Amino acid sequence: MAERTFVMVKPDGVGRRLAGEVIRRFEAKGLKLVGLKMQIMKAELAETHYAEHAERPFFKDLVGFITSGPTVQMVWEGNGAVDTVRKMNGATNCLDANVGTIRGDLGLSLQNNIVHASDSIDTAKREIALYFDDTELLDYPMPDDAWLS
Ligand code: 3AN
Repeated sequence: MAERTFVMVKPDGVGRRLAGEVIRRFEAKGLKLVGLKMQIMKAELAETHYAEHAERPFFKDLVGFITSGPTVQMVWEGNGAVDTVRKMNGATNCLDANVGTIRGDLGLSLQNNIVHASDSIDTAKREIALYFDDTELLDYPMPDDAWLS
């Protein structure tokens, strides 16, 4: 199976009506959308998602922010999907992110940085399983598959 990564549009991204723009960029790149849902996250799920940051001073704010409004969860598939999406998102702090990236083009904040994506293939597996059942992930051909491999 092709590489998959987990992507989430954060409450600021949804609130600023940028969910479509985020999806548009990954579609235009040639990645394939294989799972999609939205939810207002509960604190328990947010704490599990960000468990690696539990000891950081910004943890409480981070959980407060990510549970503050609707979020969109997605799984994207394609060649090198994990690294490709991280590059397209840009540096964590929007002020450091290169122009041409989602954060570099669309944001000005460190915490409110529009989008989350898995940072490795192992993280992607963990995060995908946190939000999606296998039955919610579609396995289907795209007419342009041959041009994108
Ligand atoms: P990334 O999302 O680029 O992988 P991480 O995993 O280092 O970044 O951080 C997770 C999230 O925590 C970031 N997306 C950002 O919203 C927030 N964050 C990271 N560092 C800080 C910080 N120093 N102060 C406030 N929020 C932060």
